[in-house]
Amino acid sequence: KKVGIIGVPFEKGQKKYGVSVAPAALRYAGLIQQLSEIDGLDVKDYGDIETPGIEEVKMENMAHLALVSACNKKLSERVSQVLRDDRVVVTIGGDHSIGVGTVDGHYQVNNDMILIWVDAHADINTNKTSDSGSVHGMPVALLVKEFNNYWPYLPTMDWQEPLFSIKSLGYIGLRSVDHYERLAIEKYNVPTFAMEDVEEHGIKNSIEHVLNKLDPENKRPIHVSFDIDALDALEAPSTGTPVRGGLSLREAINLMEIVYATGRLRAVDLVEINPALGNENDRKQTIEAGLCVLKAALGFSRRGTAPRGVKDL
Ligand code: DIR
Ligand code: MN
Ligand code: MN
Ligand code: MN
Repeated sequence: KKVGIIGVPFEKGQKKYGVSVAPAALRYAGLIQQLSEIDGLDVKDYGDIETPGIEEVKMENMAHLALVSACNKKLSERVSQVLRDDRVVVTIGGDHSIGVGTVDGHYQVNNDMILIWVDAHADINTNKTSDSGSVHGMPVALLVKEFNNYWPYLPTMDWQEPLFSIKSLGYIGLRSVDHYERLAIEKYNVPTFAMEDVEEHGIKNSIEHVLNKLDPENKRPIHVSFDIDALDALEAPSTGTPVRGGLSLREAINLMEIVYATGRLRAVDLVEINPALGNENDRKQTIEAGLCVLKAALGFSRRGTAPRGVKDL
């Protein structure tokens, strides 16, 4: 099993300082080493995506479009490269606007991929429906082809052709959904297990139901885009838009273990960890939670693993 790590120290998709420090904070906390300790996992670090010196363009209710675009263009190319190197790609954000680049890059290589968006938010606003004007609330709307006509022409975004279909998208963990986002989910019948559905069915049935709905034949490559604010604010306090009443870390680990067990997980994003928010303990707890989620996605077993090739004590 081989995995490639990409860091994206990018925070212009939202307004708070600090999300861009997360790749460094996770590396410092032992990301590469902890993943390398997973039985049989070969880890390669592809470094960080940097996008300095980009000239801004003005776009109605959409902040820093040119920067977001430039970062995602580079990221998309890097994601495709890692997948072509036959590695599962793990992208560490950064805010969730980088989901444009990870999904675009994945789609280039596997156009039959399905996307599981694990988040408190649906991130499917356009610049017409967004209250914040922040692109981290818009990546899904930028990616899906069914939304093409809802957008004006977006300067600097010509490189990105929205080809991915909303029919290949599912949501888990939602509990802060804007009105037009909800309308979109209903119009396109997006398989969605919001928190009350997770309450009703449990996390195992929830993820299994979404996977089965999107891919009844169990053959398509899977991309999980995990926003740390999917976790309850008490489990992951250091994030820009925390929402109470979310997934427990145990539920998130369980979800990732189930996705890993399919053998078809090809890409994971971990976004919106902001080490600049909260106190020392908040920061430590949030980073640890992120590491636990990633390890579960990459085959770490909570049961433990006996030494390889050894038959007796
Ligand atoms: C809100 C919040 N729906 C927006 N989105 C966030 O800005 O569009 N996404 N925080 O992670
Ligand atoms: Mn998000
Ligand atoms: Mn979110
Ligand atoms: Mn926002």
